[in-house]
Amino acid sequence: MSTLTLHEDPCSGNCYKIRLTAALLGLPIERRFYDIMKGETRTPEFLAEVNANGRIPVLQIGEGDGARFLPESNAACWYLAEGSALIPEDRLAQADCLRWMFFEQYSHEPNIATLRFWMRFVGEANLLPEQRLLVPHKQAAGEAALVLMDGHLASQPFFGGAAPTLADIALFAYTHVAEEGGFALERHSHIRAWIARTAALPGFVPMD
Ligand SMILES: N[C@@H](CCC(=O)N[C@@H](CS)C(=O)NCC(=O)O)C(=O)O
Repeated sequence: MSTLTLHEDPCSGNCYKIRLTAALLGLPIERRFYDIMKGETRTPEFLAEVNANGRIPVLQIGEGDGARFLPESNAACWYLAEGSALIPEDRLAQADCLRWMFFEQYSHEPNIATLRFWMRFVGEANLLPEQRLLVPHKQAAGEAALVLMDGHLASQPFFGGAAPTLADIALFAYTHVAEEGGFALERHSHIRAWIARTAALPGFVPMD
């Protein structure tokens, strides 16, 4: 595989997903750091050269004139894991893996990751009035996502069944730090057991 470079901010769970996928697969990956709190992904250079959408993570494949830039965490994880055991071969199992990755982006990350960002990095006292208004909805929607996950994990060790897949990596990134956003994981014993199982996988690396 060509040289891999992750454009990232270490505080981001979306970036961590890609680093964790690479680590579990034994793929070396270089890291290039940005501070999103300082707007470093919104500079004209970043928008022109790395991601016109102004966000990290971006997986850079190759170097120099031939370099390709792939934004969106779950797309980048898929690129790395194609052909590995982290993506099931069976057609329905593969679509089910995508189901959980879409769930993560629509029902989980916008609530749990956003509240973590607001509470831990922005600070509750500094929230804009329109953000403050959204907090109760995000708390309820994030908790609903955790309840759904806990119910699913009651009967199987990983989201796709007996073995870990990208669905677990996508959901692990912000679930294991959900308490930083004010969510109580003590209520979700199956999630806690799954977090411990995922953290024990060979090659696992923790979030910075
Ligand atoms: N759906 C995208 C979300 C990317 C995203 O929201 N990135 C945040 C950090 S986690 C960011 O770059 N924020 C800085 C900004 O918007 O200026 C993904 O999964 O990669």
